[in-house]
Amino acid sequence: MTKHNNTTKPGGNGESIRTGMSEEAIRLAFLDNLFYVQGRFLEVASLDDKYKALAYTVRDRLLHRWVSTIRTYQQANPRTVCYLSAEYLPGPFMGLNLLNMGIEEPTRKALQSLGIDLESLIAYEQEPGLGNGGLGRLAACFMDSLATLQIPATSYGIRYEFGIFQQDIRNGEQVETTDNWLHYGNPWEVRRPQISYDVKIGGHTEHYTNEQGLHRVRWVPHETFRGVAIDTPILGHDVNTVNLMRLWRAEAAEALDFHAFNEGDYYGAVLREVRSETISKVLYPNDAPEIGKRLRLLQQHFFVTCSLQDMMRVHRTTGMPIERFHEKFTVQLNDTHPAIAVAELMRLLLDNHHLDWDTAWHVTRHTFAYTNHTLLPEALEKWPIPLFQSLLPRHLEIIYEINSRFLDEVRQRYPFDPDRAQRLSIIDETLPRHVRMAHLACIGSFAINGVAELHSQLLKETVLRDFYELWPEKFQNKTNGVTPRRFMLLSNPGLGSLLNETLGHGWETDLEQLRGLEAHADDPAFQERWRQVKRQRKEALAGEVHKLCGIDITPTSLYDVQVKRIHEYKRQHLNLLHIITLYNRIKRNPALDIVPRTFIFGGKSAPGYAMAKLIIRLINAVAEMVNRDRDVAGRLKVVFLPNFSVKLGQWVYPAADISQQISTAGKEASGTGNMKFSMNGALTIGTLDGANVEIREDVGAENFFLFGLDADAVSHTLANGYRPWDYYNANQELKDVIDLIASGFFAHGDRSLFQPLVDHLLQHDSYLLLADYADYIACQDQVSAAYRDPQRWTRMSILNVARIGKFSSDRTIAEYCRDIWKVQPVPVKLD
Ligand code: GLS
Repeated sequence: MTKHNNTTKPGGNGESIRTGMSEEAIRLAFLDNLFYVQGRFLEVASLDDKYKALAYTVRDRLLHRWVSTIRTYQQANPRTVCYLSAEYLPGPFMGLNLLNMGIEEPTRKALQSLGIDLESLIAYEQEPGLGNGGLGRLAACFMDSLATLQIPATSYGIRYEFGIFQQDIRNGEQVETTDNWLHYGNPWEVRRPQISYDVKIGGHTEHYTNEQGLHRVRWVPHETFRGVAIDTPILGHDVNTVNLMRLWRAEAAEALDFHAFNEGDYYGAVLREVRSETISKVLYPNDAPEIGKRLRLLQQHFFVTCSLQDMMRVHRTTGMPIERFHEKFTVQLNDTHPAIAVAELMRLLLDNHHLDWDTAWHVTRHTFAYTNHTLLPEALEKWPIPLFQSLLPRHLEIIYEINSRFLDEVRQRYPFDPDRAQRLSIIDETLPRHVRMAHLACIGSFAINGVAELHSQLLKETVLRDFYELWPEKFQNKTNGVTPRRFMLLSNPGLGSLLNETLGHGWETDLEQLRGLEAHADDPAFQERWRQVKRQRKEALAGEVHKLCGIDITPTSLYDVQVKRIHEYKRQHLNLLHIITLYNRIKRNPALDIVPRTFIFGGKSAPGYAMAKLIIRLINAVAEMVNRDRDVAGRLKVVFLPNFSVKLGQWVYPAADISQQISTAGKEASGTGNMKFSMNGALTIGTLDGANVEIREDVGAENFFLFGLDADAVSHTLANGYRPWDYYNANQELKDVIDLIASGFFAHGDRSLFQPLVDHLLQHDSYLLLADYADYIACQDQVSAAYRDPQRWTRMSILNVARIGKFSSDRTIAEYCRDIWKVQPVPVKLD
């Protein structure tokens, strides 16, 4: 696709239509792109044509900044952060790029003059769903902050052809369909066919002695693929820095297998190509044990080796010796998904660069840092040895060697404690033997961090305790944060304007400035404007809910929201127990004076997670009964928003009154939705879990609805023979709720449908819903009471925003830069 080269506005002020920022330059650029890229003119252009013409207009301006950034980095040769993550959830790009570049207004006007509504183009964009949830979204917030803080950084990952599945709700059930996000093309990406690397798999290794008498290893793979770079520019806010998200797409090593082709096996040759591409075909949903293990390990190796080879290519251009690789690059492992990088870097240094073991190990251990994102045992990755051996024979050899040297050290340190070596070993020796990726990550990294204070503490006390005792100096905490650009400015423009007017500009990149709001918390006029902003977002969400679900909700009701992945530990079903409790109260006394509430749920369940899917069914079943019940008379509404995404989140967070963060204490590593809600003035009802603890500390206990057992009490309760029955028998409201579910009331009389859920609650209740029920209900009653007092509520809401500054991802990234990566900003001037 060639674009014509007329880059100067004809007869204008010399502003290039490729780079100009004025309304006129943007208007001309848009028409130019519509004509020369899309081959359309205004009268016949589809929405897709117009969207793309605008995207290319914005992209041209991004590329301008990108080139300046590359030039700057080439000259300065700065230390660079490489973020390795199997998942990214960046959300739609258009709105954010316009905002970060500061050309929203001229663009809106330019389009208006052509009779086009900017919002409709922004709404049209399909987002890349290249992640499961919080972990992938955190990576995207980090990219935003890295660019905004002007830190040289590249984010590496996989360009899945199909991202996280699309969720439909049919007859109350989750139905998965494929996410064909690339179907209409992706205007934000730039393919780099010349940047590609070999990816070997399978086969065997050969050990030999070279002419100089040195020991060498050759890996003779069974197959070789290629990974090709596909780049997306990531612009910072109000700066010229454009960093790179470089995602790898798998291809056959040669477009067609010529050998097979020459033999006349044309179809065999094509099939080989197709098979190679399957590596980057689809993102695996998490919480689904066992499925696609082989392909997932392949994906991890695939993107890790391409990324490390890419860093080595860049490193060569600096002229620095390979022994100083770790001075040029600092590589963050986003969970254990890229942990194979420890063995892969060793392999590249030993087998390709012929470093001796100790030097290679020194470089490796000074390159990587590891972030742990979960304490859940099922999420700690382990690979069966035979699988590992068959795919990555050379890596397994290297891992054995790393392990044997490491265990020697351990035995020396703890000569009378043989169990400890077993516990610390990379290899889990209980049959069938496994490779523990978290152990490989800990041993190969110079820093290890959790994602909230409580989580980092629990890591040291539980899953990584032996490592902590061995290397306490490696352990850190980096409490998560989220970007205020997307989650405040872009999704809540009314709030943005009010903040600008009250505090002036600057808070968007220095969120602590929100403290200035405290002075206005009791000002009745300010309070009134605050409520108007919220009211306007609630109306907007009501419109979306109507469009998506056909349900009418009332903006004057309390919006009580829980959006996140569906998981037992997140306890969406505890929320349901409350809804049914309120329902029963109304049924017992239809004249009851009750605060009208709209309960909004959203989130996907892993396709193979039966209990989570049953929870979705129950939410929809309760919605069906409650929403149409005449006694309820609209005072309770329940909505399940299908296919929750970043885009949908941008409607939801600003509209919420109450944010539900009700996980069993000790289970949610951090949570980030909790921060997005609070930034938009929602009040939290939550347990002392993850980052809730710190949010509560900062916003003030009196502005946070706390309930439930803390992490210590949870472990004690479980250790001392927890008996959910006792709670059931002791609490009449609870008993009524459970009995109603069990009776088949929400399943048209079918008592079996929700039986597994009821049985689990009564017999095991591993997530302690029944233990927390009474306190939760009492706390929800306090929420209602507070909502009846608008002055008090608004004050609490304002103070939440005023004191949420710490939870900007800018703060998190600044801490990573200072404490782990040791990198400095490198400002970029526009060429
Ligand atoms: C997660 C945790 O479950 C979240 O609590 C956390 O906020 C997020 C980012 O650190 O990481 N871990 C995970 O595997 N998925 C997540 O969302």
